Amino acid sequence: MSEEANKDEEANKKNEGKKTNPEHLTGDNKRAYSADSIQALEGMEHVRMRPSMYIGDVGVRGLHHLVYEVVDNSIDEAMGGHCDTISVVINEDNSITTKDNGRGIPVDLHKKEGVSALEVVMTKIGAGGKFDKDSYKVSGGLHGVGVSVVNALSNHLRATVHRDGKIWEQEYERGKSLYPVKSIGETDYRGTIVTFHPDDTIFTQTIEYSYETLANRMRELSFLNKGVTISIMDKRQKDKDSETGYVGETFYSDEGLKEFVRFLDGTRENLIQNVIAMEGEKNDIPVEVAMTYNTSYTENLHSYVNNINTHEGGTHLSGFRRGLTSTLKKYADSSGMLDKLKFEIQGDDFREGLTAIVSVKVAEPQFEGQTKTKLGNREVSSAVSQAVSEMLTNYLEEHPDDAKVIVQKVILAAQARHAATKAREMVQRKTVMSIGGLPGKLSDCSDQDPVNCEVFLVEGDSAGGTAKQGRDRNFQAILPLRGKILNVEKAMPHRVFDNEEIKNIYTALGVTIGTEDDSKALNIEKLRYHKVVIMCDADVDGSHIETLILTFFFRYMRELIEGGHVYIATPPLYLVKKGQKKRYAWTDEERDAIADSYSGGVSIQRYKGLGEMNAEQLWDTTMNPDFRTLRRITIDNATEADRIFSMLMGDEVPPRREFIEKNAVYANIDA
Ligand code: 0RA
Repeated sequence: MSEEANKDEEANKKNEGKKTNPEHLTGDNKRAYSADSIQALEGMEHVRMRPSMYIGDVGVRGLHHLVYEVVDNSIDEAMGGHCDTISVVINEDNSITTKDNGRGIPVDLHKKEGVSALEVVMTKIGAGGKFDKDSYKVSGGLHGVGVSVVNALSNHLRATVHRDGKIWEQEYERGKSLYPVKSIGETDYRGTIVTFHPDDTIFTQTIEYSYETLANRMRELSFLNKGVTISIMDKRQKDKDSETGYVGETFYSDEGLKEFVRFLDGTRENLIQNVIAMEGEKNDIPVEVAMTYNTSYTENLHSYVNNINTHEGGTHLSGFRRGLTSTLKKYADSSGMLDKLKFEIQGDDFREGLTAIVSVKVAEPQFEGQTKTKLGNREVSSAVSQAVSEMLTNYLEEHPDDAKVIVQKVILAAQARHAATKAREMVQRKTVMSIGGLPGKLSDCSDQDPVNCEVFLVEGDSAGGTAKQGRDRNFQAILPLRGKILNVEKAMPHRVFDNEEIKNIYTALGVTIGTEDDSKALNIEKLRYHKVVIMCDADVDGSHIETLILTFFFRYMRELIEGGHVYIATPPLYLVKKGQKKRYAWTDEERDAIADSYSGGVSIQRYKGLGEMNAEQLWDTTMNPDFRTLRRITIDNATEADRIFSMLMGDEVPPRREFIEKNAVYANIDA
């Protein structure tokens, strides 16, 4: 927390009890109002000048971040027990309205600033607005920068507060208040309503909100904050069947993380029927944990600090792992089930098929790591580890049948790992050799600096050949992959490391696997290409192969995706020709528009695969950095991504069909 925020806390304490109606500000107060608002504006101007410093970026992510920022404040009210209902509406013009039944932002005079506290909260950077000690404010992450940041980055914002029987309102443009806070009526309601429209001179890429992205976050928040009703509605999309007439959902979770785990494992087969859960406080740190085992081979661990997904893990996650390993090990040892085992069980053997969520609340979290999503606070580790040990010890004692099944699974995992060690060592040995160690199928580039280099993973040998001719061999390498690569979602890890195509990917990329305490940990320090581009046909088969490769990256090389190294190439779908004139089209609409602009008599070629393009065409449309479009793969929401991959690549067919029907970009093309 900054010093300035502390000063505000002091000022507010002195101010307690003295409720001054901001409408009555006169004389000196008015002067103070203008003087201080200039200072406030400097901070606000800084936000507009360097928005990324406050919200990460000004792309799609930053745009959505604005909503999370406001909703976080409402969640804070809920965590303090002051609020149980939050709603988010995407309006037709992509403005957002959030509403909560919390205490309402205070509107009385803020002594130090000489204006209404509401105006301070909305226009002063770092004021944060929360003056009470017991709220978990986030200091290092991207959340918790304050609603004033949202205000600064909106071309219009209206704050409406229902408090003490009155309705108060103030509007702003680009963070500047248009008038002092005024009372506009009476009310029995209590709470805060904020409507903001993101400034399109800041968010130049797009101001279009994604319903799915926001809905996923609201669902996540409802699991993380049980008992709070969170609804979302999209006024841009009508839905005859819904009560409101618009697309929308209401999320409410009675059991919190327990339900979250069940939701995550919805498309997997349970190993044990129960979700093991605990909730409590250890050394003043609130800890919540829920876990279960399924029959898959993947570890599915998610962690949160103050409702923020800590993608890079940290002390709470290592505490969980430690607690889990020691408790299960102790139980397995005393049960005698390990007697015949000739080798040691390792940490990750205990986590195959594990789905778990760890959520902690930390008063002053230290965030570290590349994306500032790794918790650094040392004291949290033992708090979580103790909590997990207690919870699990009790559970295993009370459920001996489950305990047996879990230990059996662990033993199987250990045996499979043992068997895989050889395969993995082969991969390792190959990567160590720099010459001759590279896969024979790889056509490498000449530049040695990974930052400049790209590798195209190309479906099929023939397209691989075209790409090899078409590329710029200075910085572009080609690795052809034979047909469908292994579905890693269904394969045991040692099969994965045994697979030819996958071994080629490891060696070509120069990444290695396995450290002391985690045999699957990835080392990407020696990554040979900073862009890894998946290039597949633009048809159903191609998109399936794309998904298989992405599943592999997601499960086995997630750091590569998180580092922003994984891309998808977008080959065109059509070539529209008339005489000498020709243009490529990536969508049906583009194709029609080009055909129209050529005013009839055109020939249209539909590219069914990369193989139908010659080397020059492939370079022009898909590989030349000056013209191509690469889609970078990001993981906005790891829990959602996990569910989607387990569903797409897992055993259950109905949910997969539903998803594919909803998202079938290619369906009508091939029909
Ligand atoms: C400052 C102080 C208090 C509450 C809030 C801000 C607050 C902010 C937002 C933003 C959206 N909804 C919100 N609800 C509350 C404490 C209020 C008190 O002490 O009465």
